[in-house]
Amino acid sequence: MSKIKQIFSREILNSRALPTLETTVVLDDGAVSSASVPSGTSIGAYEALEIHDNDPERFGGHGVLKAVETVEKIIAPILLEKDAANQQEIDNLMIHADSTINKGKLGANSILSVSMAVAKAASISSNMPLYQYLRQYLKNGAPPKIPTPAFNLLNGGKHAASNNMDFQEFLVIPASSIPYPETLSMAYKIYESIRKNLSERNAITLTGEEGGFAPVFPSNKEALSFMLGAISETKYRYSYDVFLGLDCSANNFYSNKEYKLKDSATSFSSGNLIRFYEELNKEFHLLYLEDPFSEDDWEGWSGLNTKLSNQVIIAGDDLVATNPYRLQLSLDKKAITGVIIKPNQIGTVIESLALVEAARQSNLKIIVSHRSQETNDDFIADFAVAVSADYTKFGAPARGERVAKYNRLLQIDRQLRT
Ligand code: 2PG
Ligand code: MG
Repeated sequence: MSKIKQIFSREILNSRALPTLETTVVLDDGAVSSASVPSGTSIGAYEALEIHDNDPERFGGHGVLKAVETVEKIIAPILLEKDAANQQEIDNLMIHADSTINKGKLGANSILSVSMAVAKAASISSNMPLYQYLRQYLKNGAPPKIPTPAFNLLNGGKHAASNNMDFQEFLVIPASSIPYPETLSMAYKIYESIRKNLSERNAITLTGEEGGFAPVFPSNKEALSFMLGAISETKYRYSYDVFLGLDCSANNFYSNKEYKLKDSATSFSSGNLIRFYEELNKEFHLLYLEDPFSEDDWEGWSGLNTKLSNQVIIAGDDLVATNPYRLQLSLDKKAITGVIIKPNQIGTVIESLALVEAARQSNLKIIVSHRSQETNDDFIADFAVAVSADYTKFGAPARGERVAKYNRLLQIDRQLRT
């Protein structure tokens, strides 16, 4: 048993120049570890709340000095002397101390930074790699495996400043049979082909929040055609070696019960948007569609599921928000065949693991995801392997905070092979 001796925290910057917390946990056997929390840019209404200072004089109100104080003055006294290797107890104590349904009192950012740092420190004391350590908390763990990465090579929506495309992420997904290290060279090749093709059109080759290119296209459909063209100039065969997926992040182009896309002069009703996705699927044979509808548009979700779920993975991100009640609702409404898992949407490691288990029991595909505002913390890579996720979303194979996760997967891949 290793007891928690000290917990302290500080404000650091994330990849968007905004503050987040980095919390350090020290155990009585000398194990020390730090963890920092990511933030979303497109944030769903059902996510746990981050607490920011709201002081306009500092970082436009995004400072986290209050959250740092919460960790040091409220959470630390509750957890000192507790066994770090009892993650359930640690997380339950924080959930209890918060006592709201959305971590609105202590803040999901404060709570998660401690939850992750405790898990990391405990894995060090127990001499286990983190991905292996976390598996102990799963009842039905499949053997650990490197998930298939879904590379976000074109950034749109809120992740690209120019409002270039409505869909947020154009994802390149290698066939699951391809060994992980080879998927990185595939991603590189396609990324470079995209760069070359954009340059030839004199289009912008600057990148968005997650390292994917952020050019302007007249429509989302043209962006998909462009991706197909770029893939066809590589040795990889579309629909055999590599697939396309989308995170539409539809909350961001929805208002007054209508969806507004560059693809049409008139807005789409839910029914028309289902037909539009059917059309896209006919042309592009999509493997994956995330958040194709807004988080409360059950009619759209269930309708699409009836039409396309035997061909495309339909994944809920803002819809489910890593929340057990939202997951149950999504299952009841037959809305999804896959679920995004983001620990900061719920606020603790244990609740995130529990959601994976519940989703697995319902045969959903598991997609473990970073956030658009990241740090170099690579906790999420270990988490994805621990739960044997089907897919990961860590952005493009570019930008330090994205590459940190891909490189951690390379280390784990090596360990799993030896
Ligand atoms: C998403 C995420 C991560 P954000 O919508 O899936 O790619 O974006 O962190 O901005 O919510
Ligand atoms: Mg998403």
